[in-house]
Amino acid sequence: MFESITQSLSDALLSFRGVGKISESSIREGMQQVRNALLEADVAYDIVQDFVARVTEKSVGERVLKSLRPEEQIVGIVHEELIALMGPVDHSLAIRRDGLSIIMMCGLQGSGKTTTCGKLARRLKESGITPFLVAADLQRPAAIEQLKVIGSQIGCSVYAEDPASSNPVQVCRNGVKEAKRTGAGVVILDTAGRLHIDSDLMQQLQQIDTAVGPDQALLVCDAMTGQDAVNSARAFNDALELDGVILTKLDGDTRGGAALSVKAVTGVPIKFIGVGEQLDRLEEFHPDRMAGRILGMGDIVSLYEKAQREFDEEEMLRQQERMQKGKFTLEDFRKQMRQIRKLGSMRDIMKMIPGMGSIADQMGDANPEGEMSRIEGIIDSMTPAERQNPDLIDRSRRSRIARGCGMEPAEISKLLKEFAGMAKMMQGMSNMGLKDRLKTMRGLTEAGMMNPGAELVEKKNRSQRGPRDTAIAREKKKKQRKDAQKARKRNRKR
Ligand SMILES: Nc1nc2c(ncn2[C@@H]2O[C@H](COP(=O)(O)OP(=O)(O)OP(=O)(O)O)[C@@H](O)[C@H]2O)c(=O)[nH]1
Ligand SMILES: [Mg+2]
Repeated sequence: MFESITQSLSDALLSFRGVGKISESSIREGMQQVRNALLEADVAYDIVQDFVARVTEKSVGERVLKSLRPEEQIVGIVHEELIALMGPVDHSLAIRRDGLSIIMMCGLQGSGKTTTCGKLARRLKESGITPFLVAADLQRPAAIEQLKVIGSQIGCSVYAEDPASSNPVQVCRNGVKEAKRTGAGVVILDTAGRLHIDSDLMQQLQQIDTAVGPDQALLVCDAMTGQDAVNSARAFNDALELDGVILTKLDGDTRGGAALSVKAVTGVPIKFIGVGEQLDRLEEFHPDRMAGRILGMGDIVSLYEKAQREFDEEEMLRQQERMQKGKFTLEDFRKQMRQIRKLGSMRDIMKMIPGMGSIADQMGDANPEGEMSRIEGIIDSMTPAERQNPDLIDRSRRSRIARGCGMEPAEISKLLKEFAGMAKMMQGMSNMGLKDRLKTMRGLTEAGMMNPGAELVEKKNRSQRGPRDTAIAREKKKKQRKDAQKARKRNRKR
């Protein structure tokens, strides 16, 4: 997401780089580019003007002119101001400690209300609160069925009435009663949407609002619709006094305008973001991480949280212990690959690591998932004993494994050789926490080592480096950094 704004903003900010001293006129010139980048991303005009004025003012202040690394400070100021633009945010859903809390969802047609009801219910359930869903959309014939399917997927009761003889206000009133009777903790009302904002829709929502008095009124907005999403947020807020926005479809190719302007235009914070169709694809909205993502600074914290959620903690500890003892086997290796794959595509994972976004783009047709499947295929063809102790694998075993996975015996040998090298490296990494390990992985990737078996197939765009070469590459980088520093100092003296 946000690829184009990230690109154009970093181009704009790059124009500051390498300039020894930044003058007011160069700042203004660069800010013009920042302004265009934001407008292209469909951020509301007034917001852009304000934003640029604030950043310019801060940037031309003494702090920057006297600073050591002006370009970094300007990026820092833009980062700060982006955070201020989108925040602050309070993720709480005003859940009562005793009794029933009521959440009303509203939004335009197709914005993702029904799906998001399911996502929220799932989230609440995971935190130990019993959710209850009410199908108050009698507009669309299939809407009730859709909510029932979602309810059964997450194991949540769904209240519905016959649309022919009922109306949304009555459904909500009865639904809330039923939720109370069953002892649920939170009831979520899935209301109807319209293609455009109209007075009928607003009236219906106001009636529901008056009838049941929700604790939270949340607006579901489709991020792909840019300024339309922002305008709808304004209209809904005028009619209902929203408590928060949930911005959906941020996994798609959105330009970022909605995420950047909703809070500033309406005063209503984005509480959650939808990042996929599945019911587990709901995340808390963090302005700082979003700002980082927009600036191409990656999103290591999200990745860290995701990793914590998806990884089997005990299994990780077991593997860690085995690594420390140098007992990491092919079996463990296969398990670890499976865990990594649970996090998502390698390309997406890399985009979340600061500085690696562009590497992910440069990957071209390289296919790490395919490569992992291939390696898994080889390991699958081994017997458990072979996985524990690869030394058992002699010529005839090797031919058998190759036949089993449809590969050449040489490819098996190559994997084994690389595995031996990797196990050693992992032993070194085993004392690190996940964050440091990710950092090391990043270093390895930069040196072309991320993909242990890659050179088996992707010779054309993979350098064939071993651990020694990695160390050399690191030294080289260090020297380059030092040289650049010296050059900067020289520039400043001039
Ligand atoms: N990619 C993606 N798709 C989403 C997300 N949230 C919802 N969708 C999809 O958007 C479409 C519409 O979602 P619904 O939940 O039916 O939207 P709605 O607002 O209830 O629609 P109406 O009831 O017709 O007003 C569905 O195909 C969902 O799968 C998201 O975060 N990412
Ligand atoms: Mg719906």
